Amino acid sequence: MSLKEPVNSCATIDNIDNVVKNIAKLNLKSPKSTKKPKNKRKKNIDNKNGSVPYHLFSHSSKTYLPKTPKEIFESIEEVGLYKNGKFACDISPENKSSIMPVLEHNVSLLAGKSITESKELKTKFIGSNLYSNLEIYKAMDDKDLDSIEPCLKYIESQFKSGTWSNTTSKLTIVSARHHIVDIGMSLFNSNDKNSDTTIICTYLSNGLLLFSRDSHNKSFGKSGIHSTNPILKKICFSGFAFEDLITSQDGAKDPAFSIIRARLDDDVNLVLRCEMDAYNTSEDIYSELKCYANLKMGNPQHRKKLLKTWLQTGLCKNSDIIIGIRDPCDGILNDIQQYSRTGLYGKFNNRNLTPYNKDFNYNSNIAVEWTQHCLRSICQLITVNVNPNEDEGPQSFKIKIDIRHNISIKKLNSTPAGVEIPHFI
Ligand SMILES: [Mn+2]
Repeated sequence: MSLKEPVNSCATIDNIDNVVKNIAKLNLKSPKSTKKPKNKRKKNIDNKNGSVPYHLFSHSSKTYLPKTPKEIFESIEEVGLYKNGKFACDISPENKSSIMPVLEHNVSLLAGKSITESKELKTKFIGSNLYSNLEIYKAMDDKDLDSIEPCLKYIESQFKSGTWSNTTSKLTIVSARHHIVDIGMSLFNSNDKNSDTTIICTYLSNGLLLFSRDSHNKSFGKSGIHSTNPILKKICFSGFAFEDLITSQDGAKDPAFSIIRARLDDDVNLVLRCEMDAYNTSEDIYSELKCYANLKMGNPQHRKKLLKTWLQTGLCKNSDIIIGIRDPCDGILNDIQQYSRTGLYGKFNNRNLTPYNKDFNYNSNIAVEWTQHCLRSICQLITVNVNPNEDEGPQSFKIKIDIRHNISIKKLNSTPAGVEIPHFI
């Protein structure tokens, strides 16, 4: 067993308080200081600028594969929809159909169908070329990709109607969903060369904690659709072609978001902006669309992709997964596969697969535990590093999850340009 993967060796961390206690213990320099743990504790974290070392992460075994893995949040609720600058709290099926890209009827019926039945439903799509016409697609620009305006519009509507409740002891993380996915996947990075995950967190005195991208991170903006590699670009844009093929949207094709409010625990809430690929009118659920070359579970990278998709769909309300399988050479769509989240989990976290001896075997439960650990640690580090004497203004921090999975915080002198600060609250 590698040093990076201890199994349940440290005491269970019940809550953030224990994490702090543990950090404090580590920093204690003399036995004397245990006499006044409260004051010293705070001081010690401040002195060190604060970090949560990896060994404080307690997790289940990587070979533990229950029928259904853990949920990320205690509760999750869809609170609105957003498209083109407009927020709507109406989440009725009718409104979803008018705002979201809608799944083609035949594809919306795939769940639970036999091989013969589903073959018939897929016929009209199979054989389409996903590599033709790629020049019509454009990636979302960086600003839109990261914008928390949809979340802020929701909070503003709550605030104006007097229903926004946020006690001072609680933090509410406000973020685009992809940051939470990146944080959760930061544990499974043994094959990445540039594997520091960084994020800018801006604290507001009303308890909102705004997450935004760190434009100084070296890996920023180079992956996927922003890649300069033409083959990689082709592969990424074929995902858009697949979306176009099996969905239709009223009016202009613009990104549409589901806004969710989730509760991690007593101390941490979240308001997340989740971009939705498709709404399934037959099932009244969302579908996350992916387009891959033929998936082989013997390939660890493929398991990792599915873990990421599984994690991503756990951060929004009721979503299944539809995967377009394309020929990597000519971009021909060969198959369309539908999975529930549990069904997908069973594909890559399966006892019949040879365990992968790195990256925690891409274990879903550990991914959930890690995501929770990171979010709690981040909030705790923010709480102890915020200067309560600073007047109402925003305070920004850089959080780093390093290659060894330690989480550290650094206070920034000013809030980076581009961080959207709400003015209504
Ligand atoms: Mn997608």
